[in-house]
Amino acid sequence: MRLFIAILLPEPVREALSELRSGLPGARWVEPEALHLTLRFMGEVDAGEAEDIDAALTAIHVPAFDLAISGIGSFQSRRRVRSLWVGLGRSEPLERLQGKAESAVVRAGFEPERRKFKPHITLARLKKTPVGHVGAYMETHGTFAMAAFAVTGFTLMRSYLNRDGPHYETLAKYPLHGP
Ligand code: 3AM
Repeated sequence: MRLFIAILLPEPVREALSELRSGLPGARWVEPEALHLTLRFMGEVDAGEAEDIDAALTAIHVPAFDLAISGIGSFQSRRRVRSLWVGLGRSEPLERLQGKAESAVVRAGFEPERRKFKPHITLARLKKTPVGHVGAYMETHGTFAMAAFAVTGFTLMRSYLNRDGPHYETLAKYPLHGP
């Protein structure tokens, strides 16, 4: 099974982000209920490895915290824009949680992630969208910001790669506790 660790978003945040789902031809928008912030992607694991990851994540204890969303950015490769995302304000508690999730995964026997953590919430995946359209979209929405929301937990997610895009299932929830 293909697993990753994520923060899911409260309903009002998903609703606010849904307003960004238009005005870009060729974009495949992430369904509002699937919007998430990935903390760590593990990829294919077997049932035993999934249990070890779950046990390590259960041992994480960090307080709940607030997270601010601001700005829109994109990931590019080979001179094309591949995805569009909303960014997060710099957050020490988020970095701490991500660091603990990373250590938990390593403790469960996985290789450390070498890429730097770049927190983002993917809004859309793009295929052959002309760069000018992306520029126009950024002009309109690039300064998007909204009130901070409370992060009260994180989740172990399973990803299914279907022909119409990825589908996600929540396998386990790990609540954070009062600050
Ligand atoms: O949060 P986003 O949508 O950016 O891109 C995949 C998605 O990230 C990412 O894991 C999240 C859940 O699928 N992902 C997929 N393959 C990956 C890989 N090989 C990957 N992240 C890192 N390495």
